[in-house]
Amino acid sequence: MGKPFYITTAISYPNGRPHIGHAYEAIATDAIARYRRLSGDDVFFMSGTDEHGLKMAQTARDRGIEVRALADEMSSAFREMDETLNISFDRFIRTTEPAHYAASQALWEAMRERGDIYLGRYEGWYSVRDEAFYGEDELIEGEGGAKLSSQGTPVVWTVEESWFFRLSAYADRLIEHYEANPGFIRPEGRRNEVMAFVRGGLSDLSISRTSFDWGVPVPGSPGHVMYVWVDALTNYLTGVGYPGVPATYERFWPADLHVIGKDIVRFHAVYWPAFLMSAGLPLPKAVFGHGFLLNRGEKMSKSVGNVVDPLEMARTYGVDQLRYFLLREVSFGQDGSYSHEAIVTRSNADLANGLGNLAQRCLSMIAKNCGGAVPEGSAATAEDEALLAALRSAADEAGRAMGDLAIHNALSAIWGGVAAANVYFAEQAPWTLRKSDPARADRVLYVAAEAVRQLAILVRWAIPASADALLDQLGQPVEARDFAALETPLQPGITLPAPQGVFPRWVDKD
Ligand code: ME8
Repeated sequence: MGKPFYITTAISYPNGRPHIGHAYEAIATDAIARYRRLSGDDVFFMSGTDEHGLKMAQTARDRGIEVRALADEMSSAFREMDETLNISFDRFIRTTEPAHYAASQALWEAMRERGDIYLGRYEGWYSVRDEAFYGEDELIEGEGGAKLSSQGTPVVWTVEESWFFRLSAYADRLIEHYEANPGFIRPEGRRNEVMAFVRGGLSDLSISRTSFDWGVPVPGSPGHVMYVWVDALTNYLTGVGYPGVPATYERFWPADLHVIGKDIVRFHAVYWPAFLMSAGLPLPKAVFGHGFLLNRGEKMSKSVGNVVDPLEMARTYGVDQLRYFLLREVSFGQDGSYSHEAIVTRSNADLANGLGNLAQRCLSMIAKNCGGAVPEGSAATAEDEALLAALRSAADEAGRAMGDLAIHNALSAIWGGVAAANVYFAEQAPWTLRKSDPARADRVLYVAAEAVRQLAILVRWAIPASADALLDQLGQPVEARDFAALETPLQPGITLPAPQGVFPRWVDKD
């Protein structure tokens, strides 16, 4: 069995339907998980929904339904989105699961036993939207003098009895951890922000609520439910079987990578490691804060009316077209923008005209001229060797990029291989050789088919369904589709099914 690799997305608030930002995070995390599986790792990939908190309670009240009914309805919508987008999660966690209550309470008890939890009174500015308190110095002024958090969300003055976590005691240990583990917070820019924040000193954190009851009960403290972020972060432990040390926990904890958005880096890179240090548990190895997706450069918002339904986008452009666009176009870690034109341009250029055209031309010539079986032809030439060498170096470069989580660069390297294969095919012109040197024409078709096979394997983590369709057309069994299979060349003589286009070209209707 391969090396264990535990990767997670954030768990989403199911107080509304998933938007394209949620889809983006799921797709990027899935791409990394699939890449690792293709490399031979034993991956455990978890995603899910974060179902407690005031925001859920308020949304349910506004809709006149039970919170649990809202959670059930919307959690299913998130799961359905994942399934449609081919997100290969191993576990979809819901924080309303009984196992999660047990895990959250066990973590709480461990922090309490360490002496890090005490009862106090909280007065402060609370943002229901972010489920977070803000200091006076973090507020900004909104329209009509309204007080807003630094994230631009409304805040209200809140006073309540609350349990506190002694976060202030962890500032030095956190800094030491960041310094000893430079890869803990990525990308670099986010690491610098977090370090500056922690160096500025940490206040203790209010970790229970008494004003509502939709949450995990605080053990031994009737009337208190846990602050939603305490239970939310604990999901990563619940997912592998904490408390106790079952085999999944032994194998997969600590997590290798939490993929989250830039707005919640503080929760994952400050609170979460402090909770774990307090409970005496190992810390996750890395937290990656990706950027935000903007609609034509603008932030999505319900009031602007530019919130895009990812399922509708997938229906319009195709699942793999959407996946490819987001992975290729957005520099992983930076904000990115999407528009109809950008998606169409990318998928026509790289998928339909790039990889699709190569596969289509080569496979239809094999069907027509070689009786539908992989030809062998004459001996390899220097040009053939050069193309295969270019593909090997594209794969190596993609591997280095994925090691740095530069997903966009990995795809760019692989498409360097697609371009090299298209140039090879055009220059070798097998349609001309067919008359002058049929054995050489066969060789060229063999090499081109081998290139398509390798490229399909190399892109399988990004566009899994299309890559599999190509590998089906090349008669490749499922067990010969991982990176190890790159080493075993295509077998001449195998019969291929009738070729079919895999990447339709988008044509605007008007
Ligand atoms: O924050 N572009 O849930 P959430 C890219 N429940 N990513 C975006 C985005 C956008 N426009 N908008 C949101 C929560 N995201 C908590 C997480 S984890 C223990 C608890 C990302 O539904 C966001 O950054 O508001 C987060 O990583 C994820 O989507 C879920 O956001």
